[in-house]
Amino acid sequence: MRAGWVMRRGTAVAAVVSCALLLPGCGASADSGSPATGAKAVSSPATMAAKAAAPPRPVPHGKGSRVAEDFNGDGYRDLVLNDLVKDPEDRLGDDAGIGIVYGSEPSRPLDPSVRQLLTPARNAARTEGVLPAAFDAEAACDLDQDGYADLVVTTDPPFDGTGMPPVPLQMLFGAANGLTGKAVKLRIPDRARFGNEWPGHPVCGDFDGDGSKDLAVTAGGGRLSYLRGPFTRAGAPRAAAEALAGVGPVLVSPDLAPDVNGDGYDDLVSATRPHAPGTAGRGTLLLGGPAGPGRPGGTYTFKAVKPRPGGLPAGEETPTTDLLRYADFDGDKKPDTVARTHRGETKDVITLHSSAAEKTVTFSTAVFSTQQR
Ligand SMILES: [Ca+2]
Ligand SMILES: [Ca+2]
Ligand SMILES: [Ca+2]
Ligand SMILES: [Ca+2]
Repeated sequence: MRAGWVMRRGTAVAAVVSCALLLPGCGASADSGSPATGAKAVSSPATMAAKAAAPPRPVPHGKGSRVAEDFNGDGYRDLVLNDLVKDPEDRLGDDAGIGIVYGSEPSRPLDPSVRQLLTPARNAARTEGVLPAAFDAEAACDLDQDGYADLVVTTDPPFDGTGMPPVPLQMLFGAANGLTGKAVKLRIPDRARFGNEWPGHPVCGDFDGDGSKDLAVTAGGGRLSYLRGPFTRAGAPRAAAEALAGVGPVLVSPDLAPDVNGDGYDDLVSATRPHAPGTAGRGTLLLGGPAGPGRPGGTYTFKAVKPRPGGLPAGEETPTTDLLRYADFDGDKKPDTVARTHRGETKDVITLHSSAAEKTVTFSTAVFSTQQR
């Protein structure tokens, strides 16, 4: 999919590069406020924001839909948040998890009071008895074709460095009550793998146009694993042939419509480096077709989308604004922008600007920090 959560790691090399994105306090983007500042705070802004937020409400039960990224099947697109603020006293702690904020009627396209926190302890599958520490959303689509979108996450399973690493990708299945339960590991048959690299950069799409969503995942040596859907609840694709050459090392979903040339087959983009949503960039279009993806379709250009910064109380540091999603949340078929403005790792505001009637929804990911852990 096209969001910030696509450009996470997937290979060992990328894991190092994206340190600042993934690991608490490991990059230059970490909160530069001194520990003393955090210790002095009696009631942190995160805590106050959480208290100010409406109390959590149950996820409305849907009946299944064909709307993209609709995990509870109620017809409204939901939002995935990989980056959640931490309490100041927990800045060096574990990954805060993945936040899901559920969509709502067009007058208020996201409802932060309807939310779920996904954590490795609650939601990840174990590898050799070990729960992953990393747990990052990478893509979402209805992989088992039941009308509820499913989430593909990447993890950090144990690996001794010899031979083919384990598949780090796991799938969480949507249901009427949203994303609950344990993930299953994605199964990639050995014949669809290549070399000894970590499979990564999953992209959803119906690449062969048969009506079920497939996954493309990077393999080693400039190849991709094309996994045909639908997938079983045990994480296995319906079919997978040998890895296809001539791609990567990064795969990205095209902006907005997955079928770039409108021929009924979803397409994907092969790139030389991770693509941050909303930034300009170039890659090579890989066209879908009856035999799946891979046919070169020329240069693909990602267009820049500049989100409006959300308001944060004044502070020492200049806030950063990142585009999270550029997609239709209010159902008018025009893309809306969802951005995260943050200062360090402890203060943020998520802002959805709806294309219809200039509707805006704002909240802090601090809503996840005090009420659901
Ligand atoms: Ca929904
Ligand atoms: Ca599903
Ligand atoms: Ca398909
Ligand atoms: Ca196409």
